[in-house]
Amino acid sequence: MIRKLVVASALSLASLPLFAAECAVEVHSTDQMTFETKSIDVSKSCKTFTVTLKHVGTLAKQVMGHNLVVAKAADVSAVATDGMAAGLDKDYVKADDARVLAHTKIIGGGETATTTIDVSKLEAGVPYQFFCSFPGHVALMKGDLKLVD
Ligand SMILES: [Cu+2]
Repeated sequence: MIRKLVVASALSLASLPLFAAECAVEVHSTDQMTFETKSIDVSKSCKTFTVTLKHVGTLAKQVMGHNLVVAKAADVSAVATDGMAAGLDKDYVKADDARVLAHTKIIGGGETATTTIDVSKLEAGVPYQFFCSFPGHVALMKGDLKLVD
């Protein structure tokens, strides 16, 4: 009986390349001003890629709010600065910022938010980052995002 189960799981492993790539990821953010995910690989076989941000802490969004913003690594610092000026009402993202490929709203402890990346807008070989634009958080809350095969 046990042997049959092992054979069955080996077969399903062998057929893995037939499965579609995972076109979604869940990222946890904390009261310690961190993302628990350090990097995200987006398969170019995905049309869209969904990021779900979960705040696993308990602090309110006015105190320890987090969002998840995606931009080219080269743009992150300027996008964060403009976002800070936009304020909490605008989720710390400048309105219609063309440098922003996707962003969630700002959430507090226990909340969840989702955003979707249009994968056709990502270029291979270009370094992207995901980060939190809540004032002062970008230094600690930042990770790499790239397009992969
Ligand atoms: Cu944050």
